[in-house]
Amino acid sequence: MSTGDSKPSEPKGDFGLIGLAVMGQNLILNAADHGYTVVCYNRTTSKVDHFLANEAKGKPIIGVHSVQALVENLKRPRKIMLLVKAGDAVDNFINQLLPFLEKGDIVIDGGNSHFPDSNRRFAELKEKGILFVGTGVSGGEEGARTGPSLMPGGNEAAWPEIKGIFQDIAAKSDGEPCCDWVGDAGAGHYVKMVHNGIEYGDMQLICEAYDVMKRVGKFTDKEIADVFATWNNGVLDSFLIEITRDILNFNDPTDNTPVVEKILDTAGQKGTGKWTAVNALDLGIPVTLIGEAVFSRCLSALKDERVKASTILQGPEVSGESPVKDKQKFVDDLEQALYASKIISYAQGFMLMNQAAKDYGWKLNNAGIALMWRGGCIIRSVFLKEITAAYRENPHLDNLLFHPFFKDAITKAQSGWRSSVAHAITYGVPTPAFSTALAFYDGLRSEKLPANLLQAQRDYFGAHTFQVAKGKGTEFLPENQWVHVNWTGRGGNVSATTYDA
Ligand code: 2AM
Repeated sequence: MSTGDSKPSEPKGDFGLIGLAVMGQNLILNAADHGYTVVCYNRTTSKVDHFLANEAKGKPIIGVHSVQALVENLKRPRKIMLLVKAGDAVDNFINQLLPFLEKGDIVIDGGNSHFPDSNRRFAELKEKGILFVGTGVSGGEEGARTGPSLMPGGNEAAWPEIKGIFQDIAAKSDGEPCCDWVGDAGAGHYVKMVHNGIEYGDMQLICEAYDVMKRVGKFTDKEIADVFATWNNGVLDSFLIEITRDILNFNDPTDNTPVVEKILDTAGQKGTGKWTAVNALDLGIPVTLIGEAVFSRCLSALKDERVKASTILQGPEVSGESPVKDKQKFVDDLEQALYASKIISYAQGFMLMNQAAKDYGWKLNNAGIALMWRGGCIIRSVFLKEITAAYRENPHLDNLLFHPFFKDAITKAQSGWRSSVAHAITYGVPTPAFSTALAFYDGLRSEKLPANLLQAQRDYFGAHTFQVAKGKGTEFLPENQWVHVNWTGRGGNVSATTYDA
């Protein structure tokens, strides 16, 4: 470590990083371990000094007290990552850096930025000849230190320059780096947003399984932990199942009872799940499971109202012994419900990303995205290996559910899935994510939905017109036209007006 505030004759820095919160510090240490010389800066410069004197000691890390010194210490093209609070801080730093940067230099935003901001920054910097990269970074503090999942997108000309360091510091899955080029403009932050949405869904599904085991099965926390431990050896093997097992086994030392049962049941959220759900509504893609996961957190937050409602509103309740006769079947069914719902959630996530690619003009790399999520990040799981394989086999797969592996998996899981949802409904335990996944599945496989009646209603009250189904045309209702029917017969005979399609 050294300070680099006076201009060096020959810059030594391979990589610059601004923002010395824990994520930033850990990413720097990770890069230094891989032999890169990192130059670091932070708004509160005392943090630079503290970092240099402690964690960074003896490592190839240069600390500076100005953005100018940061730039001067970097080899060209300069690669500077911002790991600061999303929003104005990112724009402020970009503006501070600009006077010192030269064409071809690379500015990377590794924060939790909303993708429209990254689209804007990409375009603004492109005009100035600066290459912008917006990258998702997932895996928390530990991931940053030992290998995060990295999802970079933006100006593709930057990729050959940053690929080495990005893939070196990223997590590895079966020897492959969990980092690849995602796509143009804000695509990296977009994919990170969907990752977080899927994380909301995965967590909600696990919570529903826990709730059903508790309220219908009357299992103890230890018994539930054992179920999760078993599941973690099968198709559900994942980081989130693993930590759930550990959480349920964790007791308060003062009375030796599970800590989890003492935690207030109101969920917080920072907004990335909501962004995904809002974007799904904007693009018209039914990402129902993430939507339910976000709404479930909202419902949990209405604690006072729920407490009141629990004394007023009636429903079935398992008050005494569990009605479950065959515990093994009950648990196996739930495992199938969780697995099938998870397949639906990922299928919905990829449907959304495919639509975004069309609408925003991005080329997204589906197999690469699944691989990036395979290790290092919160949703890492064995299951993502199958998704990577499916998209590698057919990059143009219309829908994940059409791939034989997932089609067969969901066919096999179906009876357990339906019986778990039926159990939950019968005994009054809410399973919004399991249920919406099943409703989506049944909707998707319905050649015919009741939208014919809906179109009639719209035409009845608003003259919105409708199209006649193929092969159903008559003289009154011609095909290939927009038709409005005078449903009430008011003002004369029954009649229909047609408009060219
Ligand atoms: P600080 O140490 O000076 O607060 C995470 O909060 C990181 O973002 C920290 O490095 C923090 O710097 C930085 N940060 C937060 N808000 C900022 C702002 N408005 N301008 C610059 N840096 C900011």
